Amino acid sequence: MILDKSLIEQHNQANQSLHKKKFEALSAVLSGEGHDVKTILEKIAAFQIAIPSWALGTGGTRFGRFAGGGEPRSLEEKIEDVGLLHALNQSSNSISLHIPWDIPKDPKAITQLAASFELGFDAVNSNTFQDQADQKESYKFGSLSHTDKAVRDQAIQHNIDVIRHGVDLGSKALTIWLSDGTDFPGQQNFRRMFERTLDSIQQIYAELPADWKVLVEYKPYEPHFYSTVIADWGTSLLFCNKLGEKAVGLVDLGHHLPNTNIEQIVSRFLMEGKLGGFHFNDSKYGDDDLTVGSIKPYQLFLIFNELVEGMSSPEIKNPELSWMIDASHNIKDPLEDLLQSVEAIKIAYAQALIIDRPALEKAQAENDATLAQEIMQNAYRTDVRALLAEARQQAGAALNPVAFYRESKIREQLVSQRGAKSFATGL
Ligand code: LRH
Ligand code: MN
Repeated sequence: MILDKSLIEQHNQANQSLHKKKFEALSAVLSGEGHDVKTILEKIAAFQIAIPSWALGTGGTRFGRFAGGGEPRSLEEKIEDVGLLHALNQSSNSISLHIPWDIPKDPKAITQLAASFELGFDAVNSNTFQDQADQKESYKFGSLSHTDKAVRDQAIQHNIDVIRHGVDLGSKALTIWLSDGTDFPGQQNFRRMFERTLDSIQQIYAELPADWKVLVEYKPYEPHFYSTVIADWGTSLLFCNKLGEKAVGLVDLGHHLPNTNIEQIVSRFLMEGKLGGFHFNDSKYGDDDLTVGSIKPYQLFLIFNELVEGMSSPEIKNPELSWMIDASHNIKDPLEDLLQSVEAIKIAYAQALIIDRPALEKAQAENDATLAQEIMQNAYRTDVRALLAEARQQAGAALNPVAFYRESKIREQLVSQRGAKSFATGL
């Protein structure tokens, strides 16, 4: 669906006076606190988040899936939907593909279509957690860690094929999330599983183009419920250090046991120069893949505090990061959910940018925990949404993307074009 840009101008006109009041009031406060609002706006505008190709339809659980209608039926329609998101927020300028859910049959045409929406391709994701219809070897008992070399070789070849697809699209990174693990004590030898997996990923690593990264994603459990080969950040870092400088860790916010201090994990990866990127989402219990910032917005702010502090520190030598969402929409409209997630990520980033860092470092040096919290929460309790809206408006996007999406009845238009039962590949 091609969006008529003049509709966005009309929307912004209609919302101008209230926005102007909010933005001017916030700018006055921030300038009063010594912040350079122009620079902050530039940083906010430059911050782009990749949209997962597998999260443009309705997600589900083993207990059910309730399709919302108007879902993209092909990679081309998925690119159109991401193009729509980017037109509304000028903050989602790339797609992260999952293979084989979204194989680019004609890469040239796909890159041209994406470029027509000002979109590129972030990391490509392999999939050795499902058996495809035409597959010779089963991944029931694992893939890159499997005891049978034939299964490992098949999984290695799949990852190499995924790299090839990525190269055709201009992607610069392969994400490996390995579901391999066990469900019962004694089922496998932990050390042997690790060694087989390392040997397999080393063979994949050898096929990476010079300017590529491999993002090693960890997850404590699901689909296996006793052990997972790459279960935690320490294991991901171990693999990255053994593989080489192209290997970096991928932090999926939902892949941590309850009450894990994720912001400290981010600080550790940054310190080692091994932070590769994020799969942003939110969760209450497990890998719930909920809207970013919908459950634990303060944790997201604390993570961005580590990122802003780390990335502005001369001590830290960390490669460019992949900022990606990984979500599943069981009840919300997928596009509204993604618009809210991008907004929540940029709110956390903007709040981290307005932390009074010299004062915080002084409070930390003097062990003044009370003052440190005052400084942190002054930033966190600052409503920065007018900054994001202004950055969007200056970039030609909508002041309020979700409101625009609804008042323009975009889902209704998609349903009339694609039908109420159209089905999107993915989770
Ligand atoms: C695993 C995961 C991984 C993807 C999948 C869609 O839970 O986070 O990043 O491959 O979701
Ligand atoms: Mn993920």
